[in-house]
Amino acid sequence: VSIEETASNIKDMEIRGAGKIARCAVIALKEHALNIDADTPELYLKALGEGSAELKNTRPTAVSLSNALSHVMHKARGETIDEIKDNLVKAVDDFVETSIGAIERIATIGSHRIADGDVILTHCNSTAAIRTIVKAHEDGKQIRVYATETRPRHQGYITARALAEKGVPVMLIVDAAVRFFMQKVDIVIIGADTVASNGVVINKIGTSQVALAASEARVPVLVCAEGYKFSRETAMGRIVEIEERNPSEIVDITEFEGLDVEVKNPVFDQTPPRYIDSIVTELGVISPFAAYEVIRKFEEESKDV
Ligand code: RI2
Repeated sequence: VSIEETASNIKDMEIRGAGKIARCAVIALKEHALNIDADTPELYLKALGEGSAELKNTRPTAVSLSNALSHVMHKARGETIDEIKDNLVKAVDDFVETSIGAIERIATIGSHRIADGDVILTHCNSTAAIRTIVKAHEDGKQIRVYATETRPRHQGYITARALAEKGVPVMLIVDAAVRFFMQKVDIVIIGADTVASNGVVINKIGTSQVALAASEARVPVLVCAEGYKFSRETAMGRIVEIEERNPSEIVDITEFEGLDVEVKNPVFDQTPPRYIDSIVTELGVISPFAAYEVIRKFEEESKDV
């Protein structure tokens, strides 16, 4: 698939989920790398950089996308075009393998936090969260899951289907019913698009309300997030941009024609660390307040290139 096609699929959310976006983007960059027609290594790198920028500009919030692209671009070095190409291809293959391995590791670690008989609540559709829940089920724990519908794109349907297909009983609820059901929930398990250096978790709109309701009901909130979802930029003072998508995702805007009604569609929100019990990463379970240490660890590793 070309850069243009992948970029457009990410923008349209044909390809979605912070981890999958990152993997599909670097795979598209690899295909691009194999097809660039350039005379010098400088021109080759320039074309590679342009492809990376086009992919990066598709969606602003999930840092996994820019982290993955920066990581593989950083490794794309060499004296000759072939050398740069080989290094990029290897970096992409490694990234894809490592990121899938990270999900498995998170599932193994996170599933230890799920007890037999637990009722779980999840929001939106996170591969890392779902894999963790399914792992607990595979380990023989009798669990049930409340899956929020997740307006406006209804990613909760994908979650409900994915869990039910694995044999996990699911109760699909509207987003507004979260507080109504929270008394019956033992643990909230969700994913993340970005974890900031101060422990704030940026995830699908509504996550902070879920966390607030959980906090009120003394229900722990577990966030499943791979290391490359932690944002180094936030440690340098950068604020995470919250994507606002087209209002037509929510309602047919002709509905209010001639009236002073504005439809707002922010698609992520920020959950403060005090509402999060733990973050499960491939390195282990951490307090959200330890987010900066994860950033430092990955920073050290990237220096070893
Ligand atoms: P995984 C998704 O964003 C959801 O917010 C989900 O919680 C998060 O990415 C992480 O998903 P979107 O792409 O990487 O649906 O765990 O806007 O699959």
